[in-house]
Amino acid sequence: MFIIRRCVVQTEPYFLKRSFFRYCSSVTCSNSIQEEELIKFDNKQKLQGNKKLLKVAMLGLPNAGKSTLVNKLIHRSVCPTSSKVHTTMHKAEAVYTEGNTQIVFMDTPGLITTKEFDRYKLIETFKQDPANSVNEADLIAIVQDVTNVYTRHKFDDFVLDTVKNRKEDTQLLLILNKVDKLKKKLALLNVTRILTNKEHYPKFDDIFMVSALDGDGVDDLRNYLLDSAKIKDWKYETKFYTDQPLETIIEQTVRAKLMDVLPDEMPYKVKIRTEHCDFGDDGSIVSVVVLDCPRKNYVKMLLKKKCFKIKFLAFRVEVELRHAFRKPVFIKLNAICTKSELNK
Ligand SMILES: Nc1nc2c(ncn2[C@@H]2O[C@H](COP(=O)(O)OP(=O)(O)OP(=O)(O)O)[C@@H](O)[C@H]2O)c(=O)[nH]1
Ligand SMILES: [Mg+2]
Repeated sequence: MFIIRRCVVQTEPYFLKRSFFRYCSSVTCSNSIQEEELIKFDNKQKLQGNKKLLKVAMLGLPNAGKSTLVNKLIHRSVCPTSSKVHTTMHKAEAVYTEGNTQIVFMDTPGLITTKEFDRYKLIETFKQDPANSVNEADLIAIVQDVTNVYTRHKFDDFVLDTVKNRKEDTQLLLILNKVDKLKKKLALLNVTRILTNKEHYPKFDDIFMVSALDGDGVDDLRNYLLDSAKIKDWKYETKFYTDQPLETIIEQTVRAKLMDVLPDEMPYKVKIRTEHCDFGDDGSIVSVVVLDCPRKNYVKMLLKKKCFKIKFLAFRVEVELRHAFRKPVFIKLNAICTKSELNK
C-alpha cells in the first residue's frame, strides 16, 4: 500500500496507470527489490519530466570563499581555491545536475575597486566577468566572509553597482560564509541585521549562514537552489560538470596551490603551462606542468630540501584534481627559469 501511495503522489496520470499495473504484478517480490525498482522508476520519471534550470552567479569580495562554496555544492573541486586573494581570475561554470534539475554556478573573480584593478595590474576579466554573470543569472548569491571584521558589516559601492544591473526578476541571496570560524555566533545576527536594514542596500530574498569548508548549511542551500529552478532546457548534458577545459583546470589548480606554498607576490609572477596531458589505459590522467619562474631564487626555493616543496605541491594538486575528476591523477611539476630573465 505504501508503495502505491508513493506513486500516486509523485506521478502524472500516464505513469500512474503504468506503474499501478507494474507494481501490482510484482507483489510477490521482496520489499527491497520493489524499493530498488521504485527508485529507478522515480529517477527515470524525473529525467523524462520537465527539465529545470537555474543559473547562479556567485559574487563577493576576494577570498570570501566563493570557489570553495561552489566546489562543496557540486561535490567536485573544479574551482581552484587558495588562502590568497585573486585565485579565480575569470568566470568558470560549474554544473550540478540532480533528477530533472540542473544548476549552473558561475564562479567569478572577487569584486574589486578600480584603484585595486590598476594597482595590481589585474586582467580585464576581473571587471567584466562578474558583470556578465549578473546579466546572465537567474539568481545572484552574494558571499560575505563573516570573519573579516573590516568588510563583513557593509557592501561597498562597487559591490552595489555590480548587483544593481541585474534583471528585474533575478533572485538575490545573501550567504554568510565561514561561520565555523566565528566564536561568538551573536556576531552573525548583528551582521545580518546591519546588512538587511540599510535603505540603499538591496532586499534579499533569503539569507543563508554556511561553512563552505566543513559543509555546514550547504545541503540546505543546495536544496533551496534546486527548488528555485524554473522549467527550462538544460544548458549542459548530464555528463558535464564544468565548461573549463581539462588543461585549464590543471593549470589553475597548480597556480592556486602554488599560492599557498610560495610567499607574498611570488606565485602571481610564475607562468604555468601544461607540457603534456594524457589518459592512461585505466582512465587516469597523467600530466606534466611547467612552472616558468621569472627568477632563479624562485626555482631554488621550490627545489630546496631535496625538492620537498615541489613534491608537496604536486601531491596537493593531485589530491585536489582527483576530487575534481573522480579518477586517478598523476602530476609532474618542472620548475624552470626563463632564459631572458637569466640573462638580466
Ligand atoms: N574556515 C573557513 N575557511 C573557508 C571557508 N570557505 C572558504 N574558506 C577559505 O577561504 C580561503 C579563500 O577561499 P576561496 O574559495 O579561494 O575564496 P574566493 O572567494 O573564491 O577567492 P577569490 O577567487 O580570490 O576571489 C581558502 O583558504 C578557503 O579554504 C569556510 O567556510 N570556513
Ligand atoms: Mg575563487
